Amino acid sequence: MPSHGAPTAKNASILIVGGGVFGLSSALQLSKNGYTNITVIDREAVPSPYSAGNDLNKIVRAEYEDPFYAKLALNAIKQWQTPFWAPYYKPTGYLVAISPDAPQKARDSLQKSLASIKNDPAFKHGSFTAIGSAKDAKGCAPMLNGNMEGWSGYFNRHAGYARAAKALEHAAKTCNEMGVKFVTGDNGYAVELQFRDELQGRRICTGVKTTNGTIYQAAQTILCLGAHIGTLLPEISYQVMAKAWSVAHIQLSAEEVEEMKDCPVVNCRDLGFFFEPDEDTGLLKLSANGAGYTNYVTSPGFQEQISIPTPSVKGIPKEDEELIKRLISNTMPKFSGRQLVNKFICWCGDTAESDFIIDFLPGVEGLMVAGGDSGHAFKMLPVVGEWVANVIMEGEQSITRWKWKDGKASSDDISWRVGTVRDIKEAMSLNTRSQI
Ligand code: FSA
Repeated sequence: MPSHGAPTAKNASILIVGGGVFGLSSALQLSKNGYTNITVIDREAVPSPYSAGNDLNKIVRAEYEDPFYAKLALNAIKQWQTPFWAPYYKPTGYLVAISPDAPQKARDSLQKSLASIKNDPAFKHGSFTAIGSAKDAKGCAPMLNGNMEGWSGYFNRHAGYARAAKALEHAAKTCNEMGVKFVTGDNGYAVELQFRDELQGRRICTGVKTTNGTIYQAAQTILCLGAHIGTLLPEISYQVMAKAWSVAHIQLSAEEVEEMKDCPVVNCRDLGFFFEPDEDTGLLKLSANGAGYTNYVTSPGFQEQISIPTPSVKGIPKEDEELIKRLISNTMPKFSGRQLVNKFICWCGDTAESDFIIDFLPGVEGLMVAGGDSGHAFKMLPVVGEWVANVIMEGEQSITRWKWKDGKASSDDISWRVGTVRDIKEAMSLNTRSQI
């Protein structure tokens, strides 16, 4: 039975709960490393609609406030350029800016992030262009005709976006071909962890029970449930707080898609960001930047309220619609009158320092968590599995910042985000009030 300090045998049964970024990347890598008995379960078809990664596209960029993550992201970008991932990566470049209204925090974060990569040899001469005016911005993104008044920042050519859902589908299909078993639907909807207590206080996780009563037994269970992990493991809610951000789209015609083709990812840190339109559907995705929305609930058997995702929110908060509309009118005013469609909130699992958690649970054998995406994990899809496989193979997590942390840590004020965390129920109630 694997535990801390005991590497998992190659033929041991491994149960991965959750078929999103962490789950699929882990299954893929473990398979490549010779593990032969892997099962992925999910409450929905994989890639799971409950995964934040199951989205039209996600930003792929290496600049981070923290050089530790900048290095990892650079490695991930290298992987995105290999034949396996390249069809799902579009190196459009990344235009990062702040508007004149941006708080000092956003300015500092932008500078720190740029500093983390500016002198890295991975960036060829000419990778960066400073942006101090709309003219500069248009020089890097000629398809934008907005005035972007007072925007300042930079353009990074060594970045772009991933076709997120398609990349996950590719990972899932490859896992399948490599012999990973998938169980989805109610049969794969884990609702309870299973434990066995042994002599001398040893506690062993033996697998999970699903909503229809099926029990899956495994030598090693890995929870990859993203923002939803607190529903199965409430005690992780001290470390992983579910927070949501708003996503919306505008529908473009075939001609408009052509006009916007090759548009870089544009991220105005105090407004929001958007992507080149999708060639297949003509949808241009936009997202509002902010501190995120929580959903606090009382969890049975857990004393304090915890933030977990709610399926009951339809649409996005009005305040985010306004941010997105401002972003459009600043950058592409010709689409200002366009209706926002496919609006939803996307749930992430936030930690205090935006660090992932990839570790065994203290005091329990056979149970590991891989998550704490903190809203910046998708770009790491090609490399996440290596980190998880290392822990499985070595029998322990040697990277301190990714260890399980005891005690409570607040993730209310994240240095790289603007705004204040609010509860989604409160934010959505303003939508209704404004309609009265
Ligand atoms: O890693 C990235 O560049 C993605 S950040 C995108 C985002 O919407 C954040 O802006 C937000 O703060 C949250 O972390 C969800 O992801």
